[in-house]
Amino acid sequence: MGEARIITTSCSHDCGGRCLLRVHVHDGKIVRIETDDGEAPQLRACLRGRAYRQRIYSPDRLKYPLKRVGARGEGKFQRISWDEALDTVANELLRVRSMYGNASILLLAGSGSQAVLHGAGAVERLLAKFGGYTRTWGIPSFEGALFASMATYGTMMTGNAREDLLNARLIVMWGWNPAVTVWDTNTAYILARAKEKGTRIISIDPRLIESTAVFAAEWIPIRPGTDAAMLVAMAYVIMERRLEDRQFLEKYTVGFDKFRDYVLGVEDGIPKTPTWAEKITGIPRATIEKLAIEYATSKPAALIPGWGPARGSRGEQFTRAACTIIAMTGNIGIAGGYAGGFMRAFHSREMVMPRGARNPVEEGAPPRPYSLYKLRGAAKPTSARIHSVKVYDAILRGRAGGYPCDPKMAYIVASNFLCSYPNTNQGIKAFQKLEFIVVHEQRMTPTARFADILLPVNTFMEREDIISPWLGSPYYLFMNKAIDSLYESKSDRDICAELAPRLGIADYRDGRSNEEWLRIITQQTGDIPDFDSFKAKGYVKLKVDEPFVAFREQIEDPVAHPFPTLSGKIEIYCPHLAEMENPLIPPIAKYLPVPDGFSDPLSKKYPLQLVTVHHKPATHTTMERIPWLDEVEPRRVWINTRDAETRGISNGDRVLVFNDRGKMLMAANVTERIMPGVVSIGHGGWFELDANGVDHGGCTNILTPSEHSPGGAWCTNTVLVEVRKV
Ligand SMILES: Nc1nc2c(c(=O)[nH]1)N[C@H]1C(S)=C(S)[C@@H](COP(=O)(O)OP(=O)(O)OC[C@H]3O[C@@H](n4cnc5c(=O)[nH]c(N)nc54)[C@H](O)[C@@H]3O)O[C@H]1N2
Ligand SMILES: Nc1nc2c(c(=O)[nH]1)N[C@H]1C(S)=C(S)[C@@H](COP(=O)(O)OP(=O)(O)OC[C@H]3O[C@@H](n4cnc5c(=O)[nH]c(N)nc54)[C@H](O)[C@@H]3O)O[C@H]1N2
Ligand SMILES: [Mo]
Repeated sequence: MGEARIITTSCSHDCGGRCLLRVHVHDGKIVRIETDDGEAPQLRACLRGRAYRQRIYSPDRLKYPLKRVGARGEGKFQRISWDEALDTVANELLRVRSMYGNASILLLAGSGSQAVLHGAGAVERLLAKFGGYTRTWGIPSFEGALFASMATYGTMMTGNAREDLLNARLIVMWGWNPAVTVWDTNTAYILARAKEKGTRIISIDPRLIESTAVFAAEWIPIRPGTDAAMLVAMAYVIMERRLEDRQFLEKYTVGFDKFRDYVLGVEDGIPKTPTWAEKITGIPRATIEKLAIEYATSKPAALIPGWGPARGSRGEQFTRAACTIIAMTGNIGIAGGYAGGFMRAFHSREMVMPRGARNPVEEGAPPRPYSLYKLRGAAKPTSARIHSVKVYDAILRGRAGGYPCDPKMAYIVASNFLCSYPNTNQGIKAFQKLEFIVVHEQRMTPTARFADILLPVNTFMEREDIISPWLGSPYYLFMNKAIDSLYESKSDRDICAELAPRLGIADYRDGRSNEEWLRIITQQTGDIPDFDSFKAKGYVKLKVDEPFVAFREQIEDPVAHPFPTLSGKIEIYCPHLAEMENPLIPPIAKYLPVPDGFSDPLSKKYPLQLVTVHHKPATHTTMERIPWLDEVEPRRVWINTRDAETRGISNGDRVLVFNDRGKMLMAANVTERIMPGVVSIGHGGWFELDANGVDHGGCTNILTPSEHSPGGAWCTNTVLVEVRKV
């Protein structure tokens, strides 16, 4: 075969990791992908990165610009030239702007590419220079956890570095599955070392997940959406036994007395005892007591509240309640502890393009209601944005429905929006109402099929970029170009640069080449001495003396280093929330029963709680239909043996999963790995609706509600369904 060149790069999809890929290229074609075998810590890629060759050369890669010729969504297209495609997009942008104003241009920007130069950011810059656009708020991943983190700690930087888990005496993985979801490269490796060391690890999850099977000594199954009740009852036990760290509470927190009144029942007459919580959570009261005592007496202990339980109705309460008992036990700012909250932990800096033009549509817009706008670190809470789960409703109802604009066109980039955002059937209806849809994509996804103009984009293997870790581990990766762009595909950035003059924008690149930008951003980190050797080697691994511990300074020297909250302390009671006077986001953490939850009367009709989880061989919808990955774990609905029996379902049977929002057909995985009353499906399938509107593609969002909590949490883990054998 002759010699292959080996190029180093990294995936840039939103997959939880950032790993080193060693790509073997022969005659301009990728023949093999390996991973890091060099100096420690090795940044080893998972199955998805190693299978990437099949994605690059997949038969559904978009080759040429396309224009729609059939009905919208039908998938009938005609090949056109780049000139025609770009002229059409530019003319539509100009037409919509002059007829309706910039706010009616809706940018639906996804997480498909998270490198610095390429991806959705390229379009953001273009539309900002074009006079602005309407964007969304409400990040699917973590909006609930982020809100709680800001309310409690005033920051998102609340995580300790992974290596610090080796200092914990107890690790509680609460709705957290890093063996599958990665959560920064090497998290599973550190957990394996903790286990080897003899650290006790407990997992609380409705499912017996891979992380539980491999690392945990104990699995506590819990009814979805009831975690706050469990945490509040644990607080009860801790107080009852006087195990709380009073000195810590006194010195570093505000409002513990108000929380105590709620827990003891002074506020509402209901003491939040383990017996109270047993009925809600499905967990025996003795288990709740035991865990409370163990957590409170095993300092330093790392309780890790995952984003999954917070991705539900009132999900903010889960993270708030977790932070509260973490504070009660003084596990903040110390090695081996863990503050919870959002859980970013920076050793490396986040590498991003310096801010370009601001979005004029948002300038001067007042903050939206229920936002933590008084906090300096709060992500732009402007009322000019639409919550991401309300996009369809906004398209259908516009200003008349209370939204900030009447959307007329959608600019979709790096998102398989119809598959990944809740309530797909509503989305299909809404997309018919738009006057124009342009999509930048790599493959013919179900969303791409709704484009009027569809522009083919190259993959990260076909361009040059840089990327930092998902949550801040100590390294940076250089993404070298492995092969030329396939067919006629181009990068998002090149597409935007070619659109710019057609829109009267002269300086899209701000006078600098891609490489010049990469040099500037590399230098801005302050960590990378030499760009050229960074590029040649493909990575910089930082030497760290001690693992990062969030809030160490606040705890060691609170006078010089207040918490970045309004009070300067940890806000168990948050006055900023109190001012909002919204019982759904109370100033202290509370358990709140929810619509579509287990106690909703709707559960008579739809008795099973569905959780839609992140799937091992998937990265959302990005890694679908890749034969090697499909083999690993086909998407099936997990159902407990008992629930299957009462419905006459055997393992492998085709079943209908349904509620009032939609129906899907799927094979059943009958298993003891999920608790009774709960079913789960891996998120990420591409929908395929038959003539009766039944999905055969495994797209969970056919079933999920387009609702959110006032704090912004998505509700994709708060879903009631029924399952029937077909
Ligand atoms: N393989 C893979 N990895 C990924 C991704 C992917 O698509 N595939 N996506 C990446 C991205 S963008 C993100 S944001 C992260 C997401 O990471 P997470 O949000 O942590 O992942 P999930 O699998 O959604 O949820 C974690 C666990 O929470 C449990 N859970 C759900 N509801 C509840 C509840 O009410 N209570 C409790 N106790 N547990 C509950 C689920 O059973 C699941 O095991 O993953 C990243 N990593
Ligand atoms: N039911 C349910 N739904 C969920 C979740 C859940 O847990 N349950 N999780 C949510 C979470 S955490 C997230 S982050 C979202 C993710 O939602 P999205 O951000 O929409 O992610 P994907 O569906 O993977 O779509 C990304 C698309 O970008 C394309 N792409 C990749 N690279 C590039 C590029 O360089 N340029 C362009 N133009 N396109 C590119 C890919 O081909 C892919 O089609 O999904 C959310 N949806
Ligand atoms: Mo995410």
